[in-house]
Amino acid sequence: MKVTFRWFGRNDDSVPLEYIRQIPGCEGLMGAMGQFVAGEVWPEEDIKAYAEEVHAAGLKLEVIESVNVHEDIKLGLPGRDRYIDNYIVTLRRLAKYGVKLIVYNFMPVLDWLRTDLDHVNSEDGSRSMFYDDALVRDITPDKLPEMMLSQSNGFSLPGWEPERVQELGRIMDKYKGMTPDDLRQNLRYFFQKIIPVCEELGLRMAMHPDDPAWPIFGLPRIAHSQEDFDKIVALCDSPANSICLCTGSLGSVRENDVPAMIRHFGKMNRIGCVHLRNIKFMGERTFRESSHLSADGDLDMYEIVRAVYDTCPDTYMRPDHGRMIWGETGRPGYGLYDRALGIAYINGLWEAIDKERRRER
Ligand SMILES: [Mn+2]
Repeated sequence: MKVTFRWFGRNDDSVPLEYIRQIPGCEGLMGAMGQFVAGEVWPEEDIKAYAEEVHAAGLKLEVIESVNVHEDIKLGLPGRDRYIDNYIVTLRRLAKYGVKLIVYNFMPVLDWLRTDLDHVNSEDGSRSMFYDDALVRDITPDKLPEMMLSQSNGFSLPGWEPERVQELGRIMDKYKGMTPDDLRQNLRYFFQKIIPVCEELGLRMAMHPDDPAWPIFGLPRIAHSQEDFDKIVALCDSPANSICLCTGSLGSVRENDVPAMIRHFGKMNRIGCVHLRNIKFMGERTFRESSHLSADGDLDMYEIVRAVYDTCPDTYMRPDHGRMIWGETGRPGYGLYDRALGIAYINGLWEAIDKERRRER
């Protein structure tokens, strides 16, 4: 397991690279460059500068997240070919600087969603991101940007860039009547164009699941269950078509057996990376993000790490969202302390499993 950490760049992250380097066992980043609009070609000089900065800090940059897919591609509109061509140019540039894995999602319009980014946990005063489906059912989508961005502490929120958010209503209208199968066909088209390029470049694509793991506001969503990902894997038979197995996203419905899903797709060599975090159910379709410790949430981190160890031990891992603790402020979910604690905990599970397994051999 290659331990990594998400970092949004010097001007948009509260955590210095030097601190990330000091987290035990952390060898690289799942980098994010949020300044680009979906469909835009990422300028080579920006990629180069980011990569050089990361390398100078003694960290690897083999994974980049959030190379966002333009809505025209998801909608299957005539404009998609131009945006796919742009996407390919960005992939080539990233590969040139040593990137091996791209994390992306295919969620229509709305990316991840929470109703409270700064929920105070009554038992210890820590702060978590919180989702209450009843609140989402009560509001209209045009209220979402205000709800999310008013709580962002001045940082950008991945997937909630102002350019996207401005056009929310207009884009949502275009999805009216689209079925999950239609959306999958548009994904197949995207794969047909980009996966051969990925194979040539030695790159893998890793799709992030829907978060939360069910459709919202009537939009089609195709990536929130084992059955869904079986279909996605079958759309294009290549290891370059892989999954970013996010435990907190998939785990937001109890029906998803996350360790079993890791074993299923790990054995197929279709897990490109894992996002590890824990969540605690607070009611029906209501949850908060907890610390990584199994006892603090409803996911069994021991079983999850064991599944990774057994079926995809060389995968990339990063702690996903963490709580805000010890008075830290920053981008919701992306402080230093709780995510670093998450890594320390995962490292401990890993060492225990590894030594146990070696003794058994
Ligand atoms: Mn995730």
